[in-house]
Amino acid sequence: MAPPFQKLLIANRGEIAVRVIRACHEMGIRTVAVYSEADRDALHVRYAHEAYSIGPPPSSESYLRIDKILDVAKRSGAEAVHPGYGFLSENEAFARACRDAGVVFIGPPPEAMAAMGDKVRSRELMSKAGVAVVPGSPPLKDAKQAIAAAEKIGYPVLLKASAGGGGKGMRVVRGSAELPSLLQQAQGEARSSFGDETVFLEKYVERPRHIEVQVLADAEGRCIHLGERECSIQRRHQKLIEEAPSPVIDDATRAKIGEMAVKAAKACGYVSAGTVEMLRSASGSFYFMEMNTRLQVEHPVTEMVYGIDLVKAMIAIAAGGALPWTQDAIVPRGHAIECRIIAEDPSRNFMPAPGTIRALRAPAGPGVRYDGGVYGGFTVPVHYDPMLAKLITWGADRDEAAARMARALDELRVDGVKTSIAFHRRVMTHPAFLAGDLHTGFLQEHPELLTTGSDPWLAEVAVLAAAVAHFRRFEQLSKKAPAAGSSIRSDWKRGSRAGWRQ
Ligand code: MV4
Repeated sequence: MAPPFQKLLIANRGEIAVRVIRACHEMGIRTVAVYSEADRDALHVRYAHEAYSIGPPPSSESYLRIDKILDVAKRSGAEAVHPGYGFLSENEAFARACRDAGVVFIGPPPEAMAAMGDKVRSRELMSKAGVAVVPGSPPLKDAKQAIAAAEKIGYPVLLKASAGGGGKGMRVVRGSAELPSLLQQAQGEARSSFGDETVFLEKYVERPRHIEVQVLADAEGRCIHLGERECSIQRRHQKLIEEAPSPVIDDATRAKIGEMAVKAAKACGYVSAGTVEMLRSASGSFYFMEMNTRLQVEHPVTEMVYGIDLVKAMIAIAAGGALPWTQDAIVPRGHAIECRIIAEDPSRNFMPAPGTIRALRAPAGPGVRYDGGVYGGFTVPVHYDPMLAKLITWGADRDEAAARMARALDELRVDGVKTSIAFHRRVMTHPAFLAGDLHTGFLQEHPELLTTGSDPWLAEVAVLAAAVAHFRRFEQLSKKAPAAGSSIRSDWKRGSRAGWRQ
């Protein structure tokens, strides 16, 4: 089949730029990369057919510059732009500027982005469309009105910013006495973070799961869902591990929340790949939270379970292609888990810890997918998100996917920067994780997972240190090497197998 575009520009960097480039090359589309001065040697620049410098390292002067990116589209002759995630991916002005410049924006129409960008507006739209939303209030004018609204909803309630996201401006309120001061705090935070102090109330859902439904919609009004992802394992609103399907969702529930998501997408005129984020209460009720109008970091777990390339689907839809699948052709198979490999320092409160990667070994083998944006020798810039790669494993069932992840994490070596690898390795054998007993407070409830106490790699080092000490003493006592096949030798073999240079 002829490619839908001759040439496509990727307005992003890192692993997601590489991911989009891979889809393009499989489709026979030529690729144009853009890069900041900090990314001259980045992987996405090496993989693309062409690459253009767009300015200094700060993203406000490079990856967020609509004018520079559209200038490159013009100079290179790219017919379409894929924004990846982050940066300009949910920027309505960028989608409009692409439209005005005659460049195809690979994503939803700006009108759909606008409808979902504002919380109060999207809540209203969803509830009119018959999609369940958490009981809540209109925008709050003052403390008196807030107290009356909270009384009606019932405590505990949650203050949220209408322009919000990522938990900014959120405050849990357990009684009317604390509402006035928390309202002030929430408004102040909303104003400083989003330049809009509009806040509203919702019933506070305790110990919820974060479950999101992937949808695909074409320009002719067809829309399907590709089941759910469970993203409950997060720290400070940053997702760390995602999986598909959710361990608590059966086929009937999947059909129900899938229909909710399709309804949500249709109500805002959605086109392209999108995600409807829901909260599942401990008692099993689902509520619409927000719609992410972009390709998400965790899209690979859905791809693994449904056997569909979402990036290729986005590109085909943007070129005016009709969805080639009906809902009944969308069948999940097995289970997939994703771990975000982040350059961060557990001993410094998980601060980003960029630096130069001295050596990198990616895992492979059955059921393993490695989506990376770096290589050995690359210096991870301090200016951007410190995620280095995503490791995704597939298994016939959840246990196999988790065992494969543990094995793949053991194979993965990143030398030179501190990473989240050891954390992920601990989670993969943790009883609560293996039981599927997840909720958004999972890591607060299991703080031992965040500390290095049971690092299996440190355990290997301890074995080696003991072996060295024993071997030295043994040599001094006997003045000769140990016999072949002794336990000392086998410890060395074990150490060697687990070690670096092979
Ligand atoms: C909630 C909630 C409980 N009740 N809304 C946080 C960010 C935003 N996307 C939605 N968030 C929440 N909204 C009600 N009515 C709990 C959270 C929440 C959360 C949601 C998803 C993933 C992680 C979270 C961590 C803390 C709080």
